Amino acid sequence: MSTHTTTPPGTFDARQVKQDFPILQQTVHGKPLTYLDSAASSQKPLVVIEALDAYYRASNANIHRGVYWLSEHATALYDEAREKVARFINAPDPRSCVFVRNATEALNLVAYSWGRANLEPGDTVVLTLLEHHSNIVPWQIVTAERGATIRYVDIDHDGRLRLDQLDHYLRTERVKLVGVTHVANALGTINPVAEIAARAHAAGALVLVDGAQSVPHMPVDVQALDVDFLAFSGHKMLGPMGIGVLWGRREILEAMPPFLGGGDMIREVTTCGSTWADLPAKFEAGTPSVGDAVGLGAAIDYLTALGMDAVRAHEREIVAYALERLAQVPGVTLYGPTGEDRAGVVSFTLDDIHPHDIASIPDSEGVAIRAGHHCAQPLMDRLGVVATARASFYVYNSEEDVDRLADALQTVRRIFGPGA
Ligand code: C6P
Repeated sequence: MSTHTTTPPGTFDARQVKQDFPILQQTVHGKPLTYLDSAASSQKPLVVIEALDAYYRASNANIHRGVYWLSEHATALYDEAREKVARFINAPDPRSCVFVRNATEALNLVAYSWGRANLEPGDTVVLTLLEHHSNIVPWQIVTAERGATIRYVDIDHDGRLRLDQLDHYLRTERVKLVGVTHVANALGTINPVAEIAARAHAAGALVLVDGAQSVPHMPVDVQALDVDFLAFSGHKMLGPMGIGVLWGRREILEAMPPFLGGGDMIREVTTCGSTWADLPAKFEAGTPSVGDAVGLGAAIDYLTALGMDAVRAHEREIVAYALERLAQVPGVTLYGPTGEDRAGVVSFTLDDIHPHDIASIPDSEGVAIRAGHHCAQPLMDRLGVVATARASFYVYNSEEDVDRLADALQTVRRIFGPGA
């Protein structure tokens, strides 16, 4: 990592941080690359790339199986990565951190394992209109199977959750679980998860938090939030693709049946049936992505060195600057809240120009933004749009990147805008 010596303690210089990311040093269409799609997937610092390289050069073997040195070494690295994850989210017990492929798999694990075992006809699962499809579709499948109902908490004008509706459902229905995204990927709303958990628990419901867009960007402490499950992906937090985490309260995970069956997750198998291994192995069937877990551990080390408070402070600043700069582009409509409860995501439309056209001009200038429904179609319906353009920020983005986007949007308007 570069030394971040010229900035005050607890902060960092994003332009210096960018030097740690080889991919961001290239040009695209002859222009320097400005990457503004970290909500989809983050880029990787050299230390993570090197950790993967070192693992495959010197440490790779299947874990838990060999009695030879290399296998024991790989197992130790895998366990060490799990301990880093646990410390990062302040989980009391690393064994309650289950490695999965990504947030999607973590959310499916809860729906299929906990949902199938616990939902009965007449029960309700409360979700929100801010959810990503991966915290909606598994629940649609499982509630249909179990005869349970889903209710969706609506948003207000600014894209904040209507907690009065949550209270209403908690009061009037048999709510077994509240599933909520910590940060909305399409609007950037930071939801009051601790408050939601307190209300849900008072009504006897469990709380599943989708942390895909929060764990990479702010300090997340599962004990302080007092939630029951937290799901997130490694690739959005500077780690490799192919590794994610489900954290769950130990006693709840212990009571849950396995999600996938196969090698590693059993205690004993006979022709008549099987018994299950202890946590976390019960939920980690088959050969895990050991190298990717090691890479995630390196990403956690990198983020910890920057300081998660500093990461959040940086994004608070850059998103405030982006909201101000983009609002100056005529014809831009910005979505989502504008206060402290706004993460580093800016969704917008520009006149009635299709978001794919909006994104194509910045791309020709080397500026990568996303356009589409962001896997949040119920939210798009609620906003009355089919799609938005979206810029999302991370540790390597600076105000210069925002300026390049704002300039490119002026060009979009000249080419596609009214009177063009
Ligand atoms: N959102 C985005 O561009 P996976 O694909 O499993 O790593 O993450 C799924 C997921 C779950 N929850 C939230 C809140 C998310 O934002 C995502 C992924 C990407 O916004 C891809 S649509």
